[in-house]
Amino acid sequence: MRNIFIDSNIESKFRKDGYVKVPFINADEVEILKNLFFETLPQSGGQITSGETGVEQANFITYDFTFIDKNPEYKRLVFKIISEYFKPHMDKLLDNYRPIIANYIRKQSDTGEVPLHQNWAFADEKLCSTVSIWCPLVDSTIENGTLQVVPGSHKRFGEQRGPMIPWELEGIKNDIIKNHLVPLETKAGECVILDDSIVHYSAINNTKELRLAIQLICVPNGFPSIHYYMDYQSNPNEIQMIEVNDDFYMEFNPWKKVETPKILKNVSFLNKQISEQEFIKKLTGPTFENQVAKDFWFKFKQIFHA
Ligand SMILES: O=C(O)CCC(=O)C(=O)O
Ligand SMILES: [Fe+2]
Repeated sequence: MRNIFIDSNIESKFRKDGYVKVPFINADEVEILKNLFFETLPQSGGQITSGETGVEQANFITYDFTFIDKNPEYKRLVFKIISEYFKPHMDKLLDNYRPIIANYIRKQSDTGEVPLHQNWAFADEKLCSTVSIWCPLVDSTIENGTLQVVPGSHKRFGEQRGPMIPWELEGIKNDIIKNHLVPLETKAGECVILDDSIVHYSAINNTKELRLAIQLICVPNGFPSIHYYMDYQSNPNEIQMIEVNDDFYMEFNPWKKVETPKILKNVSFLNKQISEQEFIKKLTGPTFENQVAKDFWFKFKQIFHA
């Protein structure tokens, strides 16, 4: 398995829990990045609305992230700003990763719930791990809707994740929110590094002040970035793993049909839902990576009657 972190203690904690909280940027950088958010905001093209996605199933959008902005130039600018400030800190923590998507996440008073989800898959998670560096620019608390995670839920659910793919935890979302989340109160400038496959959520901001945060999604160098795509109308039983270049995410709106896909593989898809009991059991079961080893030994034993 490829290393994620430079420090082996952080690595083992992350592999066990699916996240770590560590100091990240300094107070000056927090201020600069906050100011740059407001300075560049006039260039935003506005958020895409569910009505504009062209997809009937698109849910009402309750959150405010740069990636669904309608102006690709604004997305490029935000990416440039955030990567520039984060890169030296990222390089001290992560073992040879590159950023692919940057978001300012704006949570105004009384709004901004981020529904329970796993981030999409951005590389083959059987072979490596992609991470999000989540860094609040104001102290992030339970009251203002901090990030909440299900510890140990990484690499165990929804292996192929993308905007058009039904989610196996959809039916038990409310149970997970009620019973399994841990809120991560985080100071401005600290960060939580998440495995993109961890199950997470954040509630509305119940304070009068803005809760502003940054997310930088990073993939390991040496691995292509991918996008899982399903054309529900033509074949709801198949998912395509498509190789994309890093610029894809700038032009891309998550619901858009992929025009000339470079298909790496087709994966058959069983649209199943899991129960809360199964969810609990799987939390302590094998990860996708360990599953590969298990399948290998199973085949080996079958062939050699070992
Ligand atoms: O900022 C939040 O509350 C949610 C962040 C999130 O979903 C992410 O960074 O993946
Ligand atoms: Fe997320």
